[in-house]
Amino acid sequence: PRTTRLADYRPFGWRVTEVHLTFRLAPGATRVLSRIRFAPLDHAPARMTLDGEGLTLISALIDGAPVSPDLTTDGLTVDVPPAPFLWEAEVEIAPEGNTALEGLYMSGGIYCTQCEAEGFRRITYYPDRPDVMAPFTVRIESDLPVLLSNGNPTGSGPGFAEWHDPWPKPSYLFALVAGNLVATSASFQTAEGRDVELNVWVRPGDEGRTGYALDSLIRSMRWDEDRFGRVYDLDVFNIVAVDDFNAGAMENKGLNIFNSKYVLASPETATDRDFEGIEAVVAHEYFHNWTGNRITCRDWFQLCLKEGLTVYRDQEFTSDMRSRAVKRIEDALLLRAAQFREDAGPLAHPPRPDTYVEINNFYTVTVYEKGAEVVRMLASVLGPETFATGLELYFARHDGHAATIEEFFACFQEVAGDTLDGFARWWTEAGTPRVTVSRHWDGETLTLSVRQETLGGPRWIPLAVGLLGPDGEEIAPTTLLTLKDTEAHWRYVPSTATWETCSAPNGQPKTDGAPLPSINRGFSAPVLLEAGMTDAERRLIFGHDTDPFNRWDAGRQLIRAGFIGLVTEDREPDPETLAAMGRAVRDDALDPAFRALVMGLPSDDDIAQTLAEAGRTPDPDLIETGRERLREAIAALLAGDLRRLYADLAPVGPYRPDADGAGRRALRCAALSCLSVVDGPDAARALYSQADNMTERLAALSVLLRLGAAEDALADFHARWSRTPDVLDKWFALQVGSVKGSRAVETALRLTRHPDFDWRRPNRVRSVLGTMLRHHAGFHSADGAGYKVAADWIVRLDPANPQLAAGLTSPFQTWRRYDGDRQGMMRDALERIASADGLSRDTSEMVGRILG
Ligand code: B3K
Ligand code: ZN
Repeated sequence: PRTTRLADYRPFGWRVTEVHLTFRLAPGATRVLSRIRFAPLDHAPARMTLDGEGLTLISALIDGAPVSPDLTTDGLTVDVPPAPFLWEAEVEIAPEGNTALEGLYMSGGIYCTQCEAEGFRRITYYPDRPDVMAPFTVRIESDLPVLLSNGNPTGSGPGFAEWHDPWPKPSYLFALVAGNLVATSASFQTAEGRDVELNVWVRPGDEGRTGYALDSLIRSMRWDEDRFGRVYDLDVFNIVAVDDFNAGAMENKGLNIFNSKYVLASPETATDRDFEGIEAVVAHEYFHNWTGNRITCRDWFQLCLKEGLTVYRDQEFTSDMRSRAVKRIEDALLLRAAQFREDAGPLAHPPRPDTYVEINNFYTVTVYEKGAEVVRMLASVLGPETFATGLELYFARHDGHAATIEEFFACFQEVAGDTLDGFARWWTEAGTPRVTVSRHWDGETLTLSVRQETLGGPRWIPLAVGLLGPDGEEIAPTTLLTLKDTEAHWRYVPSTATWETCSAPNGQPKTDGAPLPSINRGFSAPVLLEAGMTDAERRLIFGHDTDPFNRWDAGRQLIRAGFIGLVTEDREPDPETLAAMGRAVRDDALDPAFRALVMGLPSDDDIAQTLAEAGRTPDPDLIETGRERLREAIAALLAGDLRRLYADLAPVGPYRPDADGAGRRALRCAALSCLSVVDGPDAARALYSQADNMTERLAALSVLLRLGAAEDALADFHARWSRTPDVLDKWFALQVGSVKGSRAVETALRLTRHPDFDWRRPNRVRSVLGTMLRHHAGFHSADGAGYKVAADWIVRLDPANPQLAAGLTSPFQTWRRYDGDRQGMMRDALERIASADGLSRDTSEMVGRILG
């Protein structure tokens, strides 16, 4: 397979000034008629190449005269005149047989599309690249009741509908939906006075579960006006939910298509986490209307230009809607768990990569979440006003264009009037910087010496720093110290409450009365920090810091150290650590959501990664047992507090999916789960049958599964929800996720034979196999069964749905962490996948990179 390189970028030779598409829909044989006007640019060659895959060409005309293009496996080439011309083509495609879910396909009788990144070429011949932008006019011919495309509706009648999208867009934002759907609607008046019709379209029967998505959309639209001055620009905004979707959702202009898991919600069917996810994904896709659609990417290497910026925007939205502190901790958890791991292994790449084989393999945590961190750091080094001015300039200058990271960054350099060069490496270099901070106290002055170890030269690293006194009181407020070179020294000047740069400190350091720095507050830089803290210092920060992130993080470090001690030395966790945890969990002055996060233990994978970084070989079974013992120790110590919490946090009114209610439930469920270790299944049984919401019901079921007491509840759950696919997915996932060790593999295997398992549905496959792959002790069970089941299914799924199969390979990325036996079995599994006949570009690139 061919490698695509950023360095080889060349603009297309023509402008596309107009696109007219007519769809004659039929499941097995859909006709697509295109009329496209091309205008040559100065460098246009005499032959034009168009992308096309899996198309049957029926006819092709240039300026009305039949032509015979040369067909290739990935498109066609044709002689064209040196002046503007009209290209007309008719092709046939078969949406019914499209199991890859890319291009035009069918989901439960609904026609829908997914064109990002390169799916439009499966619909018709076209320059399928994001830097070719054009207005689209679409006519859909079908007897189905609802026919949708991008832009505004311009006409409809029996058997047809027409749409016009006036905003020039790249082909990846094209969308079409046709089916028997019902809408929940609202009207929104923009800040510019435009009335916009909002619709959330779902299958009949699901319309009672659309309210939260619609409300999230309205709040997103208002928020983007208020916070970023971004106003919506069409008369309608449609969201459609489909059950079969490779990704979470897609930001097609004016017609977002969603995985139904990110639309459908009611208290009985969705958990608090689902509600938060729906709010965030609806916002994310809506925010793309400006960051992605009005301004798009010049080429796919620039993917993080739209994704990093849009994730940053949706994170800010969630922070404003819910708790900023809790959101920051959740984002840091994800970044450290998934992105740091990616950056530390064979799949490492910069947020802006410079080569790829299959671009769909680069919709990664590095492009998305690290991309967002880079934007966040840019905002913090520039300060809110300069950042806002730079972003305004970006919107004004690049509206209607396909931009690059350099063009984005130039807007901020310009308004800052300064060179920020060392900052840009965050986009172009892979790897997580390691930052070491050492302290020097001479009895009067505290000096911090900060060093970075970074691939590809020093980057700007913004560290938010505060100081605590001996009793934990804040003696210096948060200040941003930005490390721009390999090393720098700062000293704190109490009289002015400022930090100044200085030379390396000398003299004998003292310890008495030294203030304690709280470094990287709010996770201001996504780095691995080594600050040389003692456990007593961590406890001081955990108990007192004004910065909630560092409070939580100090607690996390303490508990991780306890976990590691159990696993490697069979050492009982430090009672002082558990006592400190208990104080935080009891502290009613703290947000319950925060206390629930404090109770969360590091994942098995986190412990494995920590051990690997320390040069040790992780043993998945010992890690799993260590977790059990840690949980027992916590339960034994805190049982009384947890029983009180469980009772005190009982619901007071009807379920509401807001942050407060979610936080109370999170803490209550964490208490239940921990308590069950000493109290057994009774409370969980009672909660399962009494709960009026899915959050508590699922938490109870998970406890019952862990205790091996779930038989009745499982049957009851299945009976209630067997006809609701998004809820049944939870039933599948929970069974695999809540059992120990190799039983996770056995359970997954058994569930793949369940009559309700359907390997054509990505959500179902991810519920069963995705959960097994993320089950650390299960996937890595010593007999290799996890690797074998994974490889069998990846090979089986790949011909039908390459994106789904390729996505399932990623848990193998850590294979070099483990012992020789496991490494050998993982290598065998990967090599078996690699040698499968006709393996897709997607999966073969992933396996090749993982094997290295
Ligand atoms: N842009 C889409 C992702 C498309 C996935 C392509 N394999 C969703 C999003 O980030 O908003
Ligand atoms: Zn996105």
